Amino acid sequence: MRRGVPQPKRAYLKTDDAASISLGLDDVLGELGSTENEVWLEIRCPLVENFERSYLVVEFDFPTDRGIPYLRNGYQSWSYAGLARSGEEIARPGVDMAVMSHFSHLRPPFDDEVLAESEGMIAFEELVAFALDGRVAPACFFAREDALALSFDLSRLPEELEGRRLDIVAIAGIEKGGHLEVIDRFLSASALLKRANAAAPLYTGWCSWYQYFSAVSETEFLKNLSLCEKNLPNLDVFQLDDGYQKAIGDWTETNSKFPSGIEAIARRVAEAGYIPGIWIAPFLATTDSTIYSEHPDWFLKLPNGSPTPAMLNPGWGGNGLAYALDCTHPEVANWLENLGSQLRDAGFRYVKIDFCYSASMPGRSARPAGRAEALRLGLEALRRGLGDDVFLLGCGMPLWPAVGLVDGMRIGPDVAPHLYPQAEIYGLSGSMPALANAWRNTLARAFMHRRLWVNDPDCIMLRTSDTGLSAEVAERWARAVASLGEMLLLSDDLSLYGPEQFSLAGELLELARAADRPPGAPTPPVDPLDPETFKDAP
Ligand code: 9PG
Repeated sequence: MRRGVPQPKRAYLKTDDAASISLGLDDVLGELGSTENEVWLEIRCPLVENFERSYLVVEFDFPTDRGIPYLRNGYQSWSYAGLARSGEEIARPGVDMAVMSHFSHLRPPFDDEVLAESEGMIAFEELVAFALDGRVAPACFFAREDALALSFDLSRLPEELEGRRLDIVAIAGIEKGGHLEVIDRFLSASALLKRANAAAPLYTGWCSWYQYFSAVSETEFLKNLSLCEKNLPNLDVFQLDDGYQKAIGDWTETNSKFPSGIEAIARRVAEAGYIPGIWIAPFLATTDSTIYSEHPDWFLKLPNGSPTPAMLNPGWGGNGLAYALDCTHPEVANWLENLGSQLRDAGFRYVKIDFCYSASMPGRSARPAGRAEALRLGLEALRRGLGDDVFLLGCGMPLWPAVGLVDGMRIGPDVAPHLYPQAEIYGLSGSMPALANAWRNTLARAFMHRRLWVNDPDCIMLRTSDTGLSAEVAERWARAVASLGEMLLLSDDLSLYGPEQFSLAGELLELARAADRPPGAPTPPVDPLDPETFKDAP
């Protein structure tokens, strides 16, 4: 039964001290256009006050029952995306830093029970809603028994934004079965607004992470490079991941495992005929880095004035925490631009930028800028230094703000040489490194490929030793990725390959290239609301 276009019911400002301030609907909403089944609205920014945190909430007349299927889309690359049912618990981790890494909202902006929650967009069989723009403030949909609420985090917005456009929202009430076409249409509108790089090249490649992790060394890297040259000359990119750098934050200096430095790495890769690729986490720094010790004022700040931690990883050194850079700081923007041009000058033409949610963390900043805007300032600065022809792969990246600034986007949690998460973290089990998690996200977000960017489903692994995956599962995942026509990167020690693995790898590369969908192709057939879509995934 079609319910028609859901009407806006009320709008309010919710502040950190739990106060709720009613707003006139006409003050925050303007209709941009409508049809019988669909409405496009401008959302305007209400008064910008200096609350520690405040949310603008707009509620629509769309009651939700329990047990209704919907697409739950997580906040950033690694966050859970999948077919969910309303009423299922959406757990949040117990530590604020972990919540803020995977959710735009620390908690929902009201006390009523949340039946469904989805970031930037939500899709039921009878309703599709998108916050189309998302370049200023993060937006999240919360379905309740009595209404569908859309909430924007208004942190750090500049006063000039008062009364101006914050976002554009499109909502369609649809007949069952019509959601896929509407999702695709709204996605294309969003891509247009942010000038998506939907025609970026589809790359195949090799990546060091899922074999060597942080133990990668120059010797092993170069060994793989020459094996690849002999056996897989057809690959595009050869990418060094985490483990080469002197410290998190010091990206152009190497540690003792890489005595020759990054220029030599890029040169050797180029000589072998591949595009040199490198990993950085440009918005993070640990306490043992030069940038951290020389520029303590370059970080987002907690209310008590200390730097905002964005990641806990004792393996990275320092005090175990990595802190979030403040991209609104003009000197940080200069530093990022300079980092981009140094990597370009070193010869890299493919840069994987990781843990990017850090730039969007809440916290006090040098200048006012919404959380999404702050991330964009950082990405724009990096892009200025790198130039438009360097392929930029977003990872750990809030999705909507990055459109137009990245070429490729990781759309799921890390794969791993095991199927299920090895540790349970409350609220994050669907977002942890595990092949099953990557697989589910890849299917749930297949519709984004060549609309917003080129999808990166994360690596395939074809080795049959030194892995917890059976050869059958590893090959099934590899074929699933190749048949979607998305990025295809191997992550194996190639000395573990026999002729069989090399020939399978070669076959898959061709398959992926053949299956790639041209930008503007008809609505993709992978339906995130159809349980059949997920039937072959573990
Ligand atoms: C390098 C890796 C690889 C990988 C990235 C990212 O603790 N965590 O939740 C966590 C999540 C992801 C992650 C590492 C830790 O992996 O996705 O491809 O580049 O960083 O450190």
